[in-house]
Amino acid sequence: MPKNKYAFFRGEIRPIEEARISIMTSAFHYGTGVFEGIRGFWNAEEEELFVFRMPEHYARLLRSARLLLIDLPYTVEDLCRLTVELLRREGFREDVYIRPIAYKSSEEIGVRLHNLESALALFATPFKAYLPEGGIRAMVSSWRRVEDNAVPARAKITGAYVNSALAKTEAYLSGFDEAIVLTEDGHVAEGSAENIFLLRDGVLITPSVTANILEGITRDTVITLARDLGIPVLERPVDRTELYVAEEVFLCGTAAGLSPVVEIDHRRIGTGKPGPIFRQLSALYERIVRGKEEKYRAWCTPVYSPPAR
Ligand code: PY5
Repeated sequence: MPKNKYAFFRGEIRPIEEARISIMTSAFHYGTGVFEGIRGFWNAEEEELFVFRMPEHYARLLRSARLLLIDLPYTVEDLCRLTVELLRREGFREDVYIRPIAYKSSEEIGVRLHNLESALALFATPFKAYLPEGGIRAMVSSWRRVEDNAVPARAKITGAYVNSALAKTEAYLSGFDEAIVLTEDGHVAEGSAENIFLLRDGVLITPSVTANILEGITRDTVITLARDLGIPVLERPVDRTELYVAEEVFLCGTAAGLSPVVEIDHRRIGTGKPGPIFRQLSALYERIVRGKEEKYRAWCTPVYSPPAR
């Protein structure tokens, strides 16, 4: 039983039971959908639910949609308004995960992007930790990341998540918590569902946007916070073995938050404990997402008491 009661489906907020698609749906067969993962964080003192960087997520959804020729009759503002309306209807008083998905909805045979109808669906559901807390053990996957000229990782395409699922399950079945995936040319791309950062000589390093990564919003948040704290940040190609000799490594994503990696391919990272730069960034991030840092409050959309515009 889902803990949410509603979904936006076929142009309306309806009971979740009514939000069903046919087995003939094009996107179900060919992975021709694009989606987002957005989180809402409950602030108990203010009795408020804050949605983190919602316009940025919807801007990315519309960019992903453009890549797959999915036409949506909504602006970023429409999508934000719709999400707030759905969350208010649900009345959540806990952390939630918001999942919009836009997809080729025609019920007919034929692999293509053109001359098919598109649809948008949206639901939100209570959410707890995605990765184990306190430090994760990772392996470099034997699978390689999807290439931009095959399946662009820059767009959050449902079909591309076969790549993530292969990597994640290989890691899990091999006794690890998460996979780190390399590009075809052997450089570090990202985790199965997270971007990656490493610290070397006090410089925070992350693969550039041309390394077949999803251009993560948490990645952007981390870069912004690091620079605000005076920590130098470099976006550049990263070798596999740089991970082994880094002082710190961490993953970041909407679902995962900031998650320290303490072991990779049986090598201890740094001291084998979450490092000081990770702890500094993570502590700040945890406060920011709940609207507790005035300076970054603009990133948080309050659900129950939006300020008059
Ligand atoms: N890379 C991949 C492949 C991802 O799937 C994600 C997010 C990220 C990076 C991080 O991006 P962002 O910071 O914008 O979230 N993954 C989704 C998430 O909600 C789906 C996880 C199942 O975190």
